[in-house]
Order: sequence, then structure tokens, then C-alpha cells
Amino acid sequence: MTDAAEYVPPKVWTWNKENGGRFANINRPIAGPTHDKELPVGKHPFQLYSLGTPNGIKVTVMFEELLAAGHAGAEYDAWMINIGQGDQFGSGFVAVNPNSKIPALMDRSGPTPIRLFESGSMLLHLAEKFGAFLPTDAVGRAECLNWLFWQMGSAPYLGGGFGHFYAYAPTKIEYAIDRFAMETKRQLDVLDRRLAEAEYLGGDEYSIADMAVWPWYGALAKGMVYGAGEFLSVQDYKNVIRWTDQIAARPAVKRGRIVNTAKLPERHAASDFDRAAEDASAAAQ
Ligand SMILES: N[C@@H](CCC(=O)N[C@@H](CS)C(=O)NCC(=O)O)C(=O)O
Repeated sequence: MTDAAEYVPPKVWTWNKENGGRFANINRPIAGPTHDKELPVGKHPFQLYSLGTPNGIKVTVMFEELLAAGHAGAEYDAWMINIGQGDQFGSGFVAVNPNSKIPALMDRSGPTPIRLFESGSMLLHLAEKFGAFLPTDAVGRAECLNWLFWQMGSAPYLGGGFGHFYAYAPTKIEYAIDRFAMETKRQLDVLDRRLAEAEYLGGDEYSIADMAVWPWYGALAKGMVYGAGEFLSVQDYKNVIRWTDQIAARPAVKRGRIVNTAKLPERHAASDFDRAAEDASAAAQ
């Protein structure tokens, strides 16, 4: 590979499949399916095709919260999409999400199936459908949506920017790490100041804004992503840590965060969590 300092961009960019980056095998400059593959469909009204990454967890936490709040119509089947093996480029998946990224969701509860892509779109769809986790007064609703969309715009700087250059890029580029570490710390400070004045991001109530932000910035504040806790001095963001711990203690969050992970690759019924817990205790003995 050319030294970053010596790199002179050619007149026309061409696709170098061997760029050495961690995700070189799945990154492509073109959209659309690479192979034919139908998606499985289970018995529940919602069919989720996802993986237990921060973006996936947002939606499984929402489903578990809805079910815990008594919305029986929120029953869902969660199928695992292995993005490392290119499942997101199968024809069935691309038909649900033309952007080929998890999570992807089908709402089959009505006469016409509705496809949903982008986790923020799913959270809003579910919140409106069930009348839950989205304040109904104009001020509260606006503040909740402010933070929901803040996450959608901000997290790519954390994941695609900081995380990529700090943890995954084949060479450590000081300029890139500096730029994105600065932005990531600024974002943590934005959250810290908000959480100094309010219990939750939207205000007094736990909402879809917290569900969207927590899997990324909560994990970051606990030093659980990119091994970057010490580098970013995350212990300084005391209000983010208070909020992170508060949300992590919610039973629905504990369930939602293990869906589509090695602990529970697929979820089709509430009893699946008992089985996952039994498996974990058997493995520990
Ligand atoms: N803005 C999207 C981001 C989704 C996303 O980046 N998903 C990643 C996993 S966390 C993915 O599927 N990557 C596979 C790929 O890029 O090919 C959302 O919130 O739904």
C-alpha cells in the first residue's frame, strides 16, 4: 500500500479490492444484490433481519420494551444476517433494504406489508404505531426527535470516522485519528451536557431517542467499543455514564441487547431468552 503521506489521488478513482481494510471483503462501490436468496418469514407480525451490533440493538430493544409494556402486537421474529459473509447482498434482503445494511424490517401486521430500512425509521414507525416511547406533546415530541435524528447524523463520525481509523484502518493516520477523536469527544460532551439537565435525552421520559443513542454512546462511555475508553478519557463524561447504567439495568434492554448475537442468534418467542440463559449457565459449569 502507498504511504498515506505520499498518496496522490489519480484522475479517476478505481476499485482496488485489496485495500487491506478490515471490511475490504464486503465493501463495494456498487449497490444491488450479488446473489439470489429469499428471506425466511416466521409467524409473527414483524420480521426483523438484523445482527446484534449497535444499529441492530436499537430495534430489538424497542421490540422488547413494547412487549414489556404490554403491546402484544409487537411480537417479532428476529433472523440473523451475517454481514461478514455478505448476507446483506442477497436479493431478498436488498428488496427490503436497497442500502444493504442491517437492520431491515417487514411490518406484516396489516393487509399490505410495509418495508422499513434505517433504524430511525423503524423506531419512529413502531413508536407511532403503538403510541409508545414518543412523547405526544409538541415540545416533548420535537425534543425526542431532535435527539433521535442527532444520533443518525452523528454516529457515522464515531463509527465510520473514529472507529474506522483508530481500530480498523490498515495504517494509523494521525490526521484522521485526531480529527475524528476530537469530533467523538465533542459529541460525548454534547450528550453529557444534555444529560446534566435532563434525566433522559427527550426529557423526563425514556424514549426512542435513548434507544437509538445508548447502543453507540453508552457502549463508548463504558469503554466497550474500539478499545478506546482510555484514549478518549471516557470516565470524564459522568452524566453519560449515569444514563448508560440506568438504561442498561432495564430488563427489556438486557433482553434486546443479546438478540442476533452468539448468545441468541434468532429470536422467535419470549421463551427463547430462558433457553439462552440456561445455555449460558450450562457453559459456565
Ligand atoms: N444508518 C443505518 C446504519 C446501518 C449500518 O451501518 N449497518 C451496518 C452494521 S452496524 C451494516 O449493515 N454494515 C454492512 C455493510 O456495510 O455492508 C441505520 O441506522 O440503520
